Amino acid sequence: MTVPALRPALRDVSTDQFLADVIAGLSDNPKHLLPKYFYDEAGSKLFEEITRLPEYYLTRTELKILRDNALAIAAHIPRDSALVELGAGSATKAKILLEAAPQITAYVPVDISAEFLGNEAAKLERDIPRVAVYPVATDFTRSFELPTAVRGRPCIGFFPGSTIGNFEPHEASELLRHAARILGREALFIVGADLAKDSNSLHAAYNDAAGVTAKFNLNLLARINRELGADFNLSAFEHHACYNRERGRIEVYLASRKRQKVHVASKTFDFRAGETIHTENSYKFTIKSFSALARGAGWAPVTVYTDHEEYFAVYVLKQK
Ligand code: AVI
Repeated sequence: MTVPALRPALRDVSTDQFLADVIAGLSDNPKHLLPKYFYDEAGSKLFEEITRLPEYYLTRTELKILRDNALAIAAHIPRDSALVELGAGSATKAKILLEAAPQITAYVPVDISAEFLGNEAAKLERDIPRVAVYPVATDFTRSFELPTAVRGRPCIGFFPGSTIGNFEPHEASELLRHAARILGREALFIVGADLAKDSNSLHAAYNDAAGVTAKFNLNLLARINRELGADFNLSAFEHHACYNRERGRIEVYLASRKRQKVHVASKTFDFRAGETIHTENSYKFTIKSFSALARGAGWAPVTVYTDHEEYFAVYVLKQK
């Protein structure tokens, strides 16, 4: 699998790989960096802050959809199921499902950070003692084995947060196929994905008034300075995010405020005034386009739940 892993914190990525990816991205024309590198400790904290911003409707809307429809979603879930969460965030969203569906008896959070998983698993076992927690510390975009304790049981994949939108369409499709293989033939997959909407709301969500998204974006350069000994001058770059309606995605960039040189390891990179580094895409789907993506990857949409403004959607998919 070649798709990049995304949030949450990717603290364990090797420095050599990080350096190689940064050099390759900055040597390209136009320049780009991989969004998976946003999520060091500082970046993960900034992302948590983003999820609480008034303009960033995604997290609170998805939480409301899950809370409002938890029992309806639970009705699809068979007895003695295991909930397998990809990129297991803070487990807040999973808890809504676990509380609404007592027939789920195991929770498998899959995350790259073992330390993070350990803390979350202990908390969840305290809060919902009837659910056995089997954390898997791995990059979920790569092939991995389900813990033996849940093999053969019905598996419910869970991939909230519209993280699927941070993958290129062919990567998203590959990820859905990959999930189908891991979860098994009888599986369901519950996926949260942001909906296409008016560009003003989208623009505001990625250009918040408090400047947290700008800080989150600039932290990528700060991380390169910290971990790779580079000399990016953060005040010489600025955050840009715009909605590309044709491609159905928010595009996020860092733009150089002036002509300048930046050193990373033994390499020197020249920037023209206004030259950009493309740091992230965040795809927005219509129900039709997401359903087509899912179908193409072997999943049949069973139901879709949205909020009254149709800002966000939670899909229940079943293997075809
Ligand atoms: C993690 N992901 C779904 C976020 C998004 O909305 O695409 C990342 C993000 N980038 C800027 N703000 C939030």
